[in-house]
Amino acid sequence: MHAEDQKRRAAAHALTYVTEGMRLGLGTGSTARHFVELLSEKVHAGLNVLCVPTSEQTLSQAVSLGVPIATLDEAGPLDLCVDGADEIGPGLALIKGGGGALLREKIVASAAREMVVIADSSKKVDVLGRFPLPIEIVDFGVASIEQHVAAAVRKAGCEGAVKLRRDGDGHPFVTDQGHLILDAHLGRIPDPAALARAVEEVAGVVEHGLFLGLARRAVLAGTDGITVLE
Ligand code: ABF
Repeated sequence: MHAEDQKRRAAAHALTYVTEGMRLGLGTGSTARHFVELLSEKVHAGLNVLCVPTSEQTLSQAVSLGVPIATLDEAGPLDLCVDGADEIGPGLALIKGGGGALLREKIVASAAREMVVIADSSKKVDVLGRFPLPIEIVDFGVASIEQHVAAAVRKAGCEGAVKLRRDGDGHPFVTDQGHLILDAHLGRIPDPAALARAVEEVAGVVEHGLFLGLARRAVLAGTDGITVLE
């Protein structure tokens, strides 16, 4: 089965967790996009939900499909957040932020009673780190922050390059919150919690893409059907 079909199946499964009146966090990325599309069909069939998008991209999609939207401050605590991931490791530790939306994604996931990750089964890994870890930083003293992040990464027992993310035109990639992103190409992250702590200590780091202890379930779709990790 094509990866796109698997993403859609995972999204469809997550839709079974959605009930009338829920306040939902809507993730970002191609898998979350399927979820929003399928959710909009339910909304048009009469389902009443209120949704908080995790990016401008998801906001426009939701608005264009007629999905009821609110800010997080308007919605208050959420019942459920459904989002994709770049890697899903042991204990449902995640790397997220390949799409650059990690800050809002983490705020929205933290505001939800439950976070469900949806993905095709290729995202499951034994050790996190093959996917570069996104680290959102302020746009002041970027070279200095980059050096300190590189030192923090080494302190946490990881090796690899830390690079400023650029867009297709070679300009620094700017997030929805007006920040920049460093991608840490580490290969493997032996101790995600230690790395998270080390990176958080660097002045100028706003957030990182390690989501630890946030996901309650991961719905993985593969050639052999759906697997739910809890
Ligand atoms: C977001 O979308 C991210 O945090 C992650 O970077 C990405 C996953 O995208 P996709 O579903 O397209 O693989 O959830």
